[in-house]
Amino acid sequence: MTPGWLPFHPDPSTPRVAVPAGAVDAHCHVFGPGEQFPFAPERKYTPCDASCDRLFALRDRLGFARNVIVQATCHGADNRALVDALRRSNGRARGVATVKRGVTDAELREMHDAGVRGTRFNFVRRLVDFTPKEELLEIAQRIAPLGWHVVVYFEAVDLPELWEFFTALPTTVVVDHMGRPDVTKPVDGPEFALFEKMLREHPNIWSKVSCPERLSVSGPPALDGERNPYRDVVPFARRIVETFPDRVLWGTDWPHPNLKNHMPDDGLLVDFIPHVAVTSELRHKLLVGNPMRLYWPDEPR
Ligand code: 0GY
Repeated sequence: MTPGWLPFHPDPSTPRVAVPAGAVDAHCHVFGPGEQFPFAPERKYTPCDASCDRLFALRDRLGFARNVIVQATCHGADNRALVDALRRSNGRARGVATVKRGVTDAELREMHDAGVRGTRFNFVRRLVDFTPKEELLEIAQRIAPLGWHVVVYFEAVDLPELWEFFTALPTTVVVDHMGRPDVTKPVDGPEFALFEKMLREHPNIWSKVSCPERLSVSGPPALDGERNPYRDVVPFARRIVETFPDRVLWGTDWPHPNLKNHMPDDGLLVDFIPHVAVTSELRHKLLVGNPMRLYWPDEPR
């Protein structure tokens, strides 16, 4: 593991809040184990090993039914750990892979059969080297006929430059972590307004209201038993949940790669949910209805 970085929480607390039956953790990862599934040579960080067995144990402990496992940059476009986890999930996980332009139709079909339903384009400069947009557009056109969507990860300051590309994509587009807003700026300010405008004007664009622990400046509460964490992120996530209730997803982001100062307690992250989805109807859409529609469209919800 990269020195100075923290491993995942060894013993997350039990959430106070019960999530609805059938809830989906729609953003989490598996890493390695490195000896079996080596990390990518071009990676910008080396995470801790985080097996699917640990992920599925966390799922059960937090009261979730399913996972959406997202390929992270440390595995590059080698999706073997992801596909292995999907196959071991007994149909209780779907995946978002990273693919390169040279991917064959047979490889796409094999990933689809394992449960992959999307591809991820990462624009966060500290995580990846630049891939030309025409190459990404070509990939989007290849995966669209499979019914897959595109997941995008970027920083809020880069949205103006990426707007044209995102809004031209031919699939559903899911934005990670609300486009990483700077939560020290006002929720009604121009930066977040641009993100809201993109969702308002493009009904194919969805958002994950995940990762308060990455976005927060105020951080978790003091260890006094209070379970209202990451308060400075709440207005941003709540705004998106209430304005676009049918296009939001939530995930733990376990095992939380790249965190140096603070490792979240996953139980506390679950207790963040009712602060941003304040009615049971909103929570059901966020945790069950929306992810089921996107990832398990043929199953009842
Ligand atoms: C996340 C966030 C991060 C990392 C990655 O693909 C990745 O390596 O997404 C990050 O460092 O902000 O969603 O896991």
